[in-house]
Order: sequence, then C-alpha cells, then structure tokens
Amino acid sequence: DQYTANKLGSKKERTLAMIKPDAVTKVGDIIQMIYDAGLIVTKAKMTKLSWKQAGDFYMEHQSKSFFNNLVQFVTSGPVVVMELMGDEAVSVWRKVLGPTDSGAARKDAPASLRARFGTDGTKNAGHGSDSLASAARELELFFPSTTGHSPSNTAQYSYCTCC
Ligand code: IDP
Repeated sequence: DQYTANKLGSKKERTLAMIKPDAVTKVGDIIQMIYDAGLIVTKAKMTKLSWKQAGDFYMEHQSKSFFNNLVQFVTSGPVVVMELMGDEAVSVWRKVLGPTDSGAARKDAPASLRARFGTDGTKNAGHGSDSLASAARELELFFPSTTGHSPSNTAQYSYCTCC
C-alpha cells in the first residue's frame, strides 16, 4: 500500500505551484496537465499577492535587474497557488512548466505549460519550486503549518509522512 511504499523509499514529494496572473483563466487546462503528469492537487487557493508577499516569495532574485518587473507582474492580478503531491513532484512539475522563457519553451518544449500559456521571459504563466528546500519554504508562505496530524504539518520535509 501507499504507506508501505513510502517507508520503502518511494519519493512522494510536495511542491508549490503558482499559476501567475496571465494564466489564471487557464486554470482548468492547467489542472488537467497536472493530473496527466501523475501529480495530484492537495491544496489550492486563489489570492492576490501584496508587494511585500511577492518580494518575500522572490527574495533570491532581489538583486536581479528584472526583480521590479517580476514583482509588478505577479501582483498585477490574482494568482492560484497549489500544493502538488506525487513521485518526484518538484522535478515533474518543473518539466510540465517548461523553460523559464516562454519563447524558448515554444521552440524547445511546445507542449509545456509556458509554451501554451506564457507570453515572454517574465510573463511565463507559472511557477514551480526548484528544490525540496524551496518547496518547504514556499509552501509554508502560502499554507502555514498547523498543529495536528496532516500533510501541512510536515512542511520541513516537503513530502508527506502520514499518507
Ligand atoms: P523559474 O521560474 O523558471 O524557476 P527563475 O530564474 O527562478 O525561473 O526566475 C523567476 C521568475 O523571474 C521567472 O519565472 C520569470 O517570471 C522571471 N525571470 C527570470 N529570468 C528573467 C529574465 O531574464 N528577464 C525577465 N524576467 C525573468
């Protein structure tokens, strides 16, 4: 069963997915892509980021030339944030997204989410955590841990220890 499989080392991971403002109207197609990739949606909400939330979310890019444009873009409308779960969820979801630049995605990965729904290098439809550590941090920003036996109480592990 799943419990035994996890204890035997299957890498059931959790990751943070964000549908950026330019792709929120495509949420139906995007959820279909998630399930087609073998992942499941375990949490989801629509929210509008404040400048501060977006700056915290992208803190590793604070010194980059595109930082202000990026924060401006992700605060320009609602986003949908989701916890995804599945085998190797971090890398699988980034594969579904495709290359960062939507133009490059259309060339190199035409079936990817960014190829289908992104516009350019900034407006690129989606976000996915780039590591288990980032996933833990980003999930905690949007779905803070609560007490009790639940997947949201395992943020520090980035995988589900109870199911
Ligand atoms: P990722 O989202 O594919 O992990 P990152 O390098 O972490 O890519 O960049 C975060 C976001 O910043 C990208 O998704 C994109 O929206 C924006 N971005 C990244 N590189 C550039 C750039 O060179 N110009 C403009 N925007 C960029």
